[in-house]
Amino acid sequence: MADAARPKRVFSGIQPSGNLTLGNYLGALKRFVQMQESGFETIYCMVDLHAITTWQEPEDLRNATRQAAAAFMASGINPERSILFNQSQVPAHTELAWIFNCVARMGWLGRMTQFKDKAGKNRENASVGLFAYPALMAADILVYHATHVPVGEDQKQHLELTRDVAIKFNHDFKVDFFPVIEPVIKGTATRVMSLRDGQQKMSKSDPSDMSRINLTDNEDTIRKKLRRARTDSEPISDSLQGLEGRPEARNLINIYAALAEIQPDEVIRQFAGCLFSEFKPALIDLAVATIAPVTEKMNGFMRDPAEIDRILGVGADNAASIAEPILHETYEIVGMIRSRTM
Ligand code: AQP
Repeated sequence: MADAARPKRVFSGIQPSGNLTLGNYLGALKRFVQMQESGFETIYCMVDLHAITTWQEPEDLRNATRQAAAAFMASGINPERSILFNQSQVPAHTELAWIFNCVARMGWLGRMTQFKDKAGKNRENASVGLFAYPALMAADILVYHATHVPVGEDQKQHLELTRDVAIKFNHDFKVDFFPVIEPVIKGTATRVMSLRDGQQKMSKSDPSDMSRINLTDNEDTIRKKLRRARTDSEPISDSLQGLEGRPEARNLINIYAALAEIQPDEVIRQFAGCLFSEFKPALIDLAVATIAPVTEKMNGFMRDPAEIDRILGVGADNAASIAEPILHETYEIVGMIRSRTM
């Protein structure tokens, strides 16, 4: 099917590898809600199989998966309107990932910067799953024939690989089966940076809890973390160009803009000439006013874990009903015999 004729379908996921951060909220969750509200067919997933590419304590993983589901719903994802589930309940993801392991090339995966960053110097000791992660991510998306994938900037390279996998599969098997997806990397918060180092992405697995705002942080903790967020002693400049070479300053301006849903140059217009000691109280109030209601709703959902599990189960059934026919057609294309009667 020509890509223009395909119905628009959105897929995205989040790893339950720890507490979700302000980066996940501004860079991913808020955008997921916007796409749900725009009337797209939306499929959202807690990618628990991706999470175990690095070590997770089993009980922590279960809890983080429910927390992430609670964060989706607290942010505005309505499981009646979006499909919401955890990846491991739909085996079609891993089945298609195996086929994509045989389509993707070692050289492609070897160039992935996220693998290099996460494996660090000790590559020999990284899991095979961490290396193969992008092939599973391609399967997550393409097993739904998703066309649009909202993500933060850090996932751009993986989405390019997803496009390459679809193009190579279609070419090798002389079909027009998998869509060549559109990455949706938009807005002021595509890369929220660490509060301790403006050159590093805010990340849930950063060893320093002070580097991030967690969606589970209470008001006092949010205040403390933002008060201590690294800045410099210069006043806020009167243009964005004036913030060049000041990554921590730029990060706080961007966070304010994303929270207030305005452009960074509008923030500059409001605060030009102010010291960060004057700007931070406004930022703190805005962050608390935005995050506290989300945290409160998350806590409400977390009081009933059985209900979260039920929602994820229903979501997984709905997801599987889309994924399985696409997987089975893929097997046919590849040349596998499909003759079981049960
Ligand atoms: N700092 C960020 N700014 C903007 N977007 C971000 N995302 C993550 N961090 C930021 C986006 O959130 C979605 C889910 O990401 P993920 O949790 O699956 O994996 P990640 O990108 O590897 O995030 P973390 O927090 O760094 O996780 P760990 O520490 O476990 O590796 C994606 O759309 C991502 O772009």
